[in-house]
Amino acid sequence: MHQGYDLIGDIHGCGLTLIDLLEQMGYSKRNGVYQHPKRKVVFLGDIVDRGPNIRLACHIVRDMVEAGHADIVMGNHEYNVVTYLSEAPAGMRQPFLRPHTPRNNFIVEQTLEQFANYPQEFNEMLDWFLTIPLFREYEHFRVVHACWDHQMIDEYLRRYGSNHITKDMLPESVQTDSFLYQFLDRMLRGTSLKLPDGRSM
Ligand SMILES: [Mn+2]
Repeated sequence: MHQGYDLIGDIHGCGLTLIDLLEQMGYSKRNGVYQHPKRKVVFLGDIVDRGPNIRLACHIVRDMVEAGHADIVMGNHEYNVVTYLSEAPAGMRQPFLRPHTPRNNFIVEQTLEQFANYPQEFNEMLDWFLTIPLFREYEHFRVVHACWDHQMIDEYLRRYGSNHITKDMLPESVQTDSFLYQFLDRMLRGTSLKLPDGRSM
């Protein structure tokens, strides 16, 4: 069975480059799914946005995950596109969970454009994004898109009992004063480092 893992980070819609990379690493397409006789990919999130072949990238990754030839953790871009398209519940000031500001519109523009003619497929992909774990632990390593914060992970597991989010948690997850928001911010975006002169990164 699997004797090793190949970790692949932010693909950002570069579907053809992903194919090149997989083939160079000894993966080949069998029964429609890229696979390796002995190895397994761990995708580190951010499959969507920016690149020219976002749909292709999503399908390659999802097919590999569903066939057991890859694992994945969620990136901030998957979470963002889901909240960008989720209507806010009554009582919230904004129509969507993620505000449609010029900056946010620009970030998801390529993804929306490339899925525009495939609405049903896009909805299924968005549902799949929500099933993606936020963090994963293996025997000898751990994976997370941005920052592994053990205390916050323990607290999350205590509160929610799993390593993923569900649709009904999304409204709370955009409230900046909630644990859920702070947890996702840490897992998916990382931590802020203070620099001299009041700057940060
Ligand atoms: Mn990212």
